Amino acid sequence: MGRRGLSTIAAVVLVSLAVGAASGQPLPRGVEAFGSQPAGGSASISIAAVPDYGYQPETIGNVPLNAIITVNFTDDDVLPHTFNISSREGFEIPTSYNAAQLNKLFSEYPALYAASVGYEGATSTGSFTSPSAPGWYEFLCNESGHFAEGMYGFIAFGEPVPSNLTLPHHGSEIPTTGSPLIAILGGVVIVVVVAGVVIWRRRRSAYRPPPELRH
Ligand SMILES: [Cu+2]
Repeated sequence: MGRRGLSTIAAVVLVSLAVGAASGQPLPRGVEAFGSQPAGGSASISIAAVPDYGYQPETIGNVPLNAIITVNFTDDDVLPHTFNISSREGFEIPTSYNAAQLNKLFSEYPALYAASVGYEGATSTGSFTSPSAPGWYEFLCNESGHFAEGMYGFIAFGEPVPSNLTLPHHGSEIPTTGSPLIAILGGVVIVVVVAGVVIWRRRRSAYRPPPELRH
């Protein structure tokens, strides 16, 4: 590989690392807003429905136990959305669940909290009493088809959201959990692809490929 190819790759490495580092920061997928607050009393959480069938944040951890939780739910998208917290503790709802299966789940395990917003900029405020024992729960949007598109997340009371839960993947989203490691791995993938393209172009344009690149 020539000097030009190497310098191209070096530049891509730097740009990829910068993009990776930046992509982990502006929109954290989870918040741990209540770690310092004791059980009892009250607290508030804010969550938004965002374009591409998502929530921001996607995880909310360390919400105080046995407390009055005020929920501020905002529609930052153009579609109507809902925010329903399942009361089935420690259950990751299969992403294959259809509307009938979701209805059955929520009739057996009535929502801890349910809210809806109907248009861009709409807000909904309400409250519920949080569970008295530590645990995590899934929340989702039950507008037709939205769960299947990945409109769900997790909330944990009296503990952080477990790190092994599967967060949704949205079509245009760079998969990042905010972890620098994952961002760097993404950068490495970009570097490998670009290096492959550079090598392929050199092979294609060379009259005779150098011996080390022949099969
Ligand atoms: Cu929705």
